[in-house]
Amino acid sequence: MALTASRGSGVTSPTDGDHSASNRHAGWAWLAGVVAGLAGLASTQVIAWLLTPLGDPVSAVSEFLLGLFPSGLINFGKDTLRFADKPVLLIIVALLALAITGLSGRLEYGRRWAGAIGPAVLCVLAVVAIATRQDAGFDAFPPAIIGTVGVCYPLLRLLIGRLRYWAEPSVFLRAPRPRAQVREARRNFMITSVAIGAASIVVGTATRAAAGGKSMALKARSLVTLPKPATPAPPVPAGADLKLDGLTPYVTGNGVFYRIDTAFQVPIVDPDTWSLTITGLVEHEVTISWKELLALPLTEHYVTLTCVSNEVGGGLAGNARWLGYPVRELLKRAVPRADADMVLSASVDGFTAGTPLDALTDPHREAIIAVGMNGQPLPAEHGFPARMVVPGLYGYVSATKWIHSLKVTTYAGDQGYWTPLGWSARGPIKLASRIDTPTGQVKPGKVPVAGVAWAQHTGISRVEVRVDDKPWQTAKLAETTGPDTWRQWVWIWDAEPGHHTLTVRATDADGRVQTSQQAPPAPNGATGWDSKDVTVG
Ligand SMILES: Nc1nc2c(c(=O)[nH]1)N[C@H]1C(S)=C(S)[C@@H](COP(=O)(O)O)O[C@H]1N2
Ligand SMILES: [Mo]
Repeated sequence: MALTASRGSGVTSPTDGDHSASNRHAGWAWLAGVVAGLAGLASTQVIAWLLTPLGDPVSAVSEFLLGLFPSGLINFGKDTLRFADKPVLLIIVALLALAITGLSGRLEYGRRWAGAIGPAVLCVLAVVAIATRQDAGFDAFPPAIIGTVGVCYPLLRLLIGRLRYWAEPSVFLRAPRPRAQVREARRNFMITSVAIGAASIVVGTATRAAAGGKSMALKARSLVTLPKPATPAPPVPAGADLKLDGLTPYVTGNGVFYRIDTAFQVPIVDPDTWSLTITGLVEHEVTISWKELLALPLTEHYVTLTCVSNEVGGGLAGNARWLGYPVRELLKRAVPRADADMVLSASVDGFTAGTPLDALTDPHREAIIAVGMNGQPLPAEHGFPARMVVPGLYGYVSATKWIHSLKVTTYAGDQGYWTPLGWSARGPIKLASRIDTPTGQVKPGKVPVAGVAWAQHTGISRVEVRVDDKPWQTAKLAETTGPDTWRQWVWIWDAEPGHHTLTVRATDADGRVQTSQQAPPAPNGATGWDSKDVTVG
C-alpha cells in the first residue's frame, strides 16, 4: 500500500539499472527469489495433483535429465543410492530450480524485469521435458506454466518490491526515514517472506504426500509385466493394412486412441489394492485380485471400440489388441441367477455401464476384463489396471474403465450411467463406414478413395463408393483378423476435373445394407452415409 501511495504521489521512482541498490541487502534478494521459487514449486504440485501427475514439472525434468545422462552415470547412481536414486534426483532438480529463482531475485533487485529470465527459463525447460513424456496431454502443461509465470515471478516481484522499500528508503522518500519506519518496512518484508515460504513448504509437502499414492500407482503401472496370452490373437494379415496416405491404420496406437469418459481427473488405481468383485443376483459372490487375474489363462483379441457419440464420418473409434480374461469364465464362478438379464459394471470413479448378461456369457463373443492394450498395460487414460471390452457394443454400455465391480442384475431394476440422461439402455454398434481419403483437392487421374467400415461382431461383407449420382462401385476390402474389428477398403477413382461428392455405404456379413436415413448420435448411435466433397483440378 505504502509503495503505491508513495509512487502515486510523484516521488522519484527507481530507474532501470539503478545501481544505488544496497549490496548489504543483496542476500535478502536471493532469499526472496528462493521463497518465490518455493511458492512456484508448491503451486506446480497442487495443480499437477488436480490435473495429472504427468504434469509435475520436477518429475518431468528429472526424467528428462535422466534420459540425457550416459547409462554409466545412471548405473553408478542406482548402485550407490539404491532406492534413493529417484528422490535424490528430484531433490537436486528442485534445489537447482530454487537456485535459479534465487539468482532471479538478485537480478530483479538489481534491475526491474531482469529476474524474469529465471522463471522463463524454468518454464521452457519444464514444458520441453513434459512434452517429451509419452502419455502427456494438454492438461500436463498448466502446472509448469502457472507455477513459473503465474506464481513464481509475480511473488518474486512482490517480495523484491518490499525489499526495496526496506533497503532503499531514499528511493521512495526524499529524506531518510525515521528508524521506526525502516524497522516496519523490514518487518513487512520478513513477515511476507516467512509466510509465503512456510505456506509453500507446508502445502507443497502435503500435496506431494497426498499425490504420493498417485505416483506410486503410476510407478506400479511401469512395473507391471503382462503375462503372455494363453490364447494369442491371430496375427494381423499383411493385407489388413493398405498403408495409404491419409487412411486410418488398421491398429490404433495407444497414444492416439480416442478417449471418452466422465472423469475430470484420470483415476489412478494401485493394482496391488485393486480387486474385481461380482455381486448381485449370483449364487456366489466372487472377488478376484490383480495377482489372481494375471495368473489366469488370458486371451488376446483385436476389437474395434466405438463411441455412441460418434457422428457419421467421425473419429470416435479405434482398433486395439486387448489382452484379458473372458467375463463369461468369471460369471461361471459366480453363477448368475435365472432372473438376471443385465450386468452393471462400475468404475472407481462412479461411472457405470449396463451390459446384456447374454452378451457376456456368450461363448462366441470375446467379452473380456482387459489388462493389456497393444502389448502394454492399459494406459491410465484407458482404464488401468483393468477395464471391460465387449465386441459389438458401444463403449457407454460395455467398456467400463478402471472397473472394480460387476453387479449381476436386471434392466428393470438397474440403469447404467447414461440411461437416465437420455441414452438407450441397450447400445449395439450400428453398421458404419467412413471415407478417410481423399479430402479437399486432388489431381485428375487415378485417385485411391479409401476408408474404414465396421459392423463389430457381424463383420463387413461389402463397401461401395459413389461419385456424385453415378452408380455404386464396389470397393476392394482389406483383410481383417475377424468380424470384431473394422476393415479398410479402397476404390481407385478415375478422377475428372470439377467438384465431386464421394459417398460410401457398407453391407454387413448378414447382408444388411447401411441405411441412408440420417439419425443423430442420441439416443443410440448416428446413422447415414458419410460423404466428402472433393475438388479435382
Ligand atoms: N469409468 C469410465 N469408463 C468408461 C467411460 C466413462 O465415462 N467412465 N466412458 C465409456 C465410453 S462412453 C466409451 S466410448 C469408452 C471409451 O474408451 P476409451 O476412452 O478407452 O476410448 O469408455 C467407456 N468407459
Ligand atoms: Mo462413448
